[in-house]
Amino acid sequence: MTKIQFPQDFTWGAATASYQIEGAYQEDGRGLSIWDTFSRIPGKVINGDNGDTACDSYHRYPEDIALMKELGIKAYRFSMAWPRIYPEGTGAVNPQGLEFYHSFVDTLLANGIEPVCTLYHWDLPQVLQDQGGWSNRSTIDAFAGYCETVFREFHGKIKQWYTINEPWCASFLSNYYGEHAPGNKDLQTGLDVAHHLMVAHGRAVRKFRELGFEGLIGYAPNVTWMEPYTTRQEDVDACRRQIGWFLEWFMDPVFKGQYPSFLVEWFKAAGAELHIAEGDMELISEPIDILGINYYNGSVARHNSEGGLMQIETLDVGYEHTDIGWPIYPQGFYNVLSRIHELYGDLPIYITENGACYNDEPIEGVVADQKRISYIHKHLIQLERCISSGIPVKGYYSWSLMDNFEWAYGYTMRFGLIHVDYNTLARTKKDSFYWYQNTIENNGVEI
Ligand code: JSK
Repeated sequence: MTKIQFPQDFTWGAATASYQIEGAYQEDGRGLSIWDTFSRIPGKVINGDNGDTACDSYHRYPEDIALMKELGIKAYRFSMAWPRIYPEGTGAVNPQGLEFYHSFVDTLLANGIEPVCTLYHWDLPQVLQDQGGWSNRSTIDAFAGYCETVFREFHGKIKQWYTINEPWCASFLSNYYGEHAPGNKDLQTGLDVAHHLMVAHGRAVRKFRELGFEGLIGYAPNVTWMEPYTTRQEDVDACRRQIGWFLEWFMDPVFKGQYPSFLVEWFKAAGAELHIAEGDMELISEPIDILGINYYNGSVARHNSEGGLMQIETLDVGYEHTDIGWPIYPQGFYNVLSRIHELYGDLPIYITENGACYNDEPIEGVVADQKRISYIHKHLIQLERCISSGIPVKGYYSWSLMDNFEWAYGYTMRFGLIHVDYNTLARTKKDSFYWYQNTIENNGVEI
């Protein structure tokens, strides 16, 4: 068998997020988040699931970190819950919140695992949402204050930061489609939230630079790839729009200091305007050190004037699908990373999320999730192709370390290398855990 090796200093990791795993939603002074509210609105989350308990990682993190150590990951990407640090979003800091994350981070470090922190992974304090949330520019100031507190508190322990996770989901999925919290369904709101999230990103980067602490900072947009079904210009243009909605819309401002004009015009035609204040674009384009990229799927697609905002429809051309219904398209991983490198140059890239949903259950203590192994294997092969072609991919974080609350899907969709029994909270290492462990040990895969 041929083996493909990754670079010697390649970072193998795994990722989770606070609302999805912690639970303890009212413990030790935590304030409510928009997801505590949204998940209680009937019909928003399958089975009425919520993050009240989740994986109870707030209490079980020593066990989880022992599993990370056994897995052999070098780094663990987690997120801090803003409402644990600032229960009201601003104002009084919650010392118990700081204490929890100190204990957690110290335990990671004691086990030789680098803590990699996402500052915003969607759990906005509800008090801020009551004042308009990300639609209100004052939330940008609140975010900057939260980030400064966390930078001052954890510098020296945490040396890799991501400001905003998946700004497309936190803006358009949440405020245009209304499928995530807070559930608005208005394009102008989605556009304003997207812009404010990016300004907030810039404020956090600038504050990090001003403080002068050691470490690297970036953000983690999610991307997709759409292959035109035909060479017809309308199909090519539709795919460019859909890719650009995730990619250029959230990267051109950071790397070029401006929004992509072809989409500005498209949104204008749809009745939505950009509201940019003096200095916003300079803030957003504060240079970053690292770029996180989340990739799950892509598709073949074609123009359809009835196909929603981007006038596009994806086609089923026979690709396999995961249990959440997403097509499996490893080539799209290579294509989108190549496009990012072509457009934005040699900034170090970390794959901050990639993984597959398969809902295998334990049978006599074994979770035979061969399809997840196959998904990760195929995507790592494409990732190594990227590295060999000169794209500076420096690490890979498997989404997810463990099964967890998958937002509107509740607990019905499982992405973990570790199975979680939500009745007993027992953890069971899946076959993919052992496969990934072996991949890390060998720093490569067989093909
Ligand atoms: C998984 C992307 C962060 C971590 C994981 C969901 C996602 C998504 C989910 C796009 C999307 C829906 C696109 C099409 C549908 C609107 C999480 N990542 N994850 N990553 N990306 N409906 N149309 N009518 O749980 O927390 O929708 O639009």
